Amino acid sequence: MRLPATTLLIPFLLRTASAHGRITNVTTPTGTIYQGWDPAHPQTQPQDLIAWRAANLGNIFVPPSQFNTSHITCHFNATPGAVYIPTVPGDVLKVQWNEWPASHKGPVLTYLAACPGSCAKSDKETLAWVKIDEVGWLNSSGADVLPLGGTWATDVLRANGASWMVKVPEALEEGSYVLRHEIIALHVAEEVDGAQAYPQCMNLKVAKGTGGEAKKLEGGVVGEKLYGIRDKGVLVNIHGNVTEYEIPGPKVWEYATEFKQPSE
Ligand SMILES: [Cu+2]
Repeated sequence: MRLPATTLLIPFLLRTASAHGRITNVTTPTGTIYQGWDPAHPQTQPQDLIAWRAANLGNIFVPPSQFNTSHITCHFNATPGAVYIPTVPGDVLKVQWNEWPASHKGPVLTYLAACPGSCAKSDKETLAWVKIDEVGWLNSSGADVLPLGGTWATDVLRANGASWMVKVPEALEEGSYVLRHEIIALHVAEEVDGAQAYPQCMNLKVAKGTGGEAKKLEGGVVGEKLYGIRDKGVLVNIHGNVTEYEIPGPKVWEYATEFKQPSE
């Protein structure tokens, strides 16, 4: 599809979008709601959060020039949550974002890392991340209406009220894990260092499953090895006739459970 010359202006216009998003809470299958970290009220937050704290997450993003630092792990200057969500393999957790702007199209990714002991005392520098879910570009529906680029995972998230369902893999071995949920916005990713990562972390404790053989979570990579500044899915122009997209990061864990979002 040919695009009008005005397309060239769009990245500039989108750059001015100010509202971003953060995870406000997580709901378990039994309806228990766990609060996220609210950077606007650091003094009045409860101490016993499942969420990792980080500097002003939601209003700022981690740029590709920081992808080789531990800031990409759980956002800037992150520190572990004190408690955890008790889960069992196969549980579907509803991760609720407060909002997500339409212009900020891109993939939604979820990882797990096993904690050697309590995740409250885990070291973000050594956590080894295994991807358990990824959705990137879906189709060219809406490719001719602003902000162009077709339908992305972020459009699915928005269609579901800014929420994402995360399935704890059915084969996952019991243990303590950090869950890393992330959106990467690509609206200015055609420029080097233009992509915007919004990672957020929370602690899980996974009980022994009742299904088949439990699998150890292996083959993970540390945060600073997840992405490169010039990865195909990081340095990419989405303001045109997108026909494919290579989601950045490692491949999805072979024992992860396939799961479709409600409107995907
Ligand atoms: Cu923005």
